[in-house]
Amino acid sequence: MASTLLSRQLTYVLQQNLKFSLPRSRYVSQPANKTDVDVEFDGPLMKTEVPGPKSRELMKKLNELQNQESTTVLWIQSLMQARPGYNHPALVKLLQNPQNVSSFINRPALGCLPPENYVQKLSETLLSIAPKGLKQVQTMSCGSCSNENAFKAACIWYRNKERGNAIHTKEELESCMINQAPGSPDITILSFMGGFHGRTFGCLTATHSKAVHKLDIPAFDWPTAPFPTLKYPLEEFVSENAQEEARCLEEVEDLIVKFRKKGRNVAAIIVEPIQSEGGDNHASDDFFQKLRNIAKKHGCAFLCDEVQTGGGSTGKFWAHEHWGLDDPADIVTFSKKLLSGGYFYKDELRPDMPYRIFNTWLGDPSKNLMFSEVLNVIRREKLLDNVNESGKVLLQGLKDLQVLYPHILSKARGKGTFCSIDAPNDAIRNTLVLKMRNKGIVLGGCGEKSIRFRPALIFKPHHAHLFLNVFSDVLAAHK
Ligand code: PSZ
Repeated sequence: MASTLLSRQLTYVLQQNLKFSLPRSRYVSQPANKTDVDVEFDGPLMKTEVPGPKSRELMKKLNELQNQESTTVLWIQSLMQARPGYNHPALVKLLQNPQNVSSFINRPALGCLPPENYVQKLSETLLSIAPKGLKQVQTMSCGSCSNENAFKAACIWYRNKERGNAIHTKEELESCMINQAPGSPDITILSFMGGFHGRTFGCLTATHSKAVHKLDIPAFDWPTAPFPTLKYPLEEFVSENAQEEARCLEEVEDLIVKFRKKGRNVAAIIVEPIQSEGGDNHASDDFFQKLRNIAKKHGCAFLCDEVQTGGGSTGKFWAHEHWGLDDPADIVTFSKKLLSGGYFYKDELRPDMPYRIFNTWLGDPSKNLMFSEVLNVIRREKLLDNVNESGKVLLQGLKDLQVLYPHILSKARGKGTFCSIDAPNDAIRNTLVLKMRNKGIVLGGCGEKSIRFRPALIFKPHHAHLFLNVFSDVLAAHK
């Protein structure tokens, strides 16, 4: 208690000496004024710590049926994490419309029996937000499934290129059945240390964020390049960071050449615009432009994994739009905020035969229907502008808190509301996340010691202040 008081006093003294301190503020942030009265609340109201007794009981029962030790809480009440916010009235209305009922009851296998309105629905939804230069779309269910099939599309494209688009030989058709070359070719996919692309068997080779994901699972021997370890704030370390990026790009090219010499050509490079699970690691637009050019120079497909960054939270619908590429990525994968998964791709990467990229559901039109309404909300409520505005408040607030608590916080960084900050170690990070949860705010951890912010697109500047005030209290009380 005494130390809490002391740190509060210290905070106060510090604040008086800092020019950015705002009038009427608890610490660094403004009072959180309400704006949207119909669906607004004053802030989280917590009756127990989290998980509470009811959640604990339910978690115990669930854990008897399957390993559920990853569960943090059973969602009895809505929290602010879903994209246009939980229970958005527009989505409730969509579900209550009798005309939509059959989309939810009758799930078609899209590869064989797509619904009559599917072309129209795809045009209104996914194709309306297709990244520049990509006119084809393949729907899937989850992020891993999207990456798995993107890898396959890239391999099919690469081998067709190698054989000069000639027809597959009998030898190829026979050898693939026993997992041997030439039918199962020894081509590879280059990924980055710290990257996360999913936990399924193929994706896992390209995932390098935590050992627990990979332990005991066989992996392909594919090239892994270092991802730049940059210094923050990025604008203060431009030349030092550029050197680090150049080192990594050189390594990418070396690996491509080394693998080619071994007869193991790199068919594709996969990268996240911000390494998310790996710790919210950023790189410059210049890095990604050069990486794209390296892929092109060596004939590799350039795959951009926007499963986590796509959907608006970086302030643009696609995070890779920030790079200003002349030649677009060859494939862009998505899931999460787009409700179901899939990937956009260039015409050249279209498979040459049916059933080469295929599964039972290939996505879900009911998710697509909901996504059409999510897009309407994003457009109508100008949520990308909102993300940019709130992101500025959030990042500035984090930077201010970092000045006040330099022994606890460092490396405040982000684009839009896709922000993060580092704690000194994982124990302190986890304690802060836990304390915030008990105050009703769900944060996440990523990388070794980062706290990440992934608010819904409706997160407004006053929510950012609300959050910053609570975070500030937790930091002040942290011993
Ligand atoms: O622990 C996990 O399995 C987690 S926690 C967050 C994710 C997975 N993100 C999923 C993800 C991603 O962030 C990127 C960049 N690529 C692929 C994936 C895989 O998506 P899902 O989980 O839908 O298969």
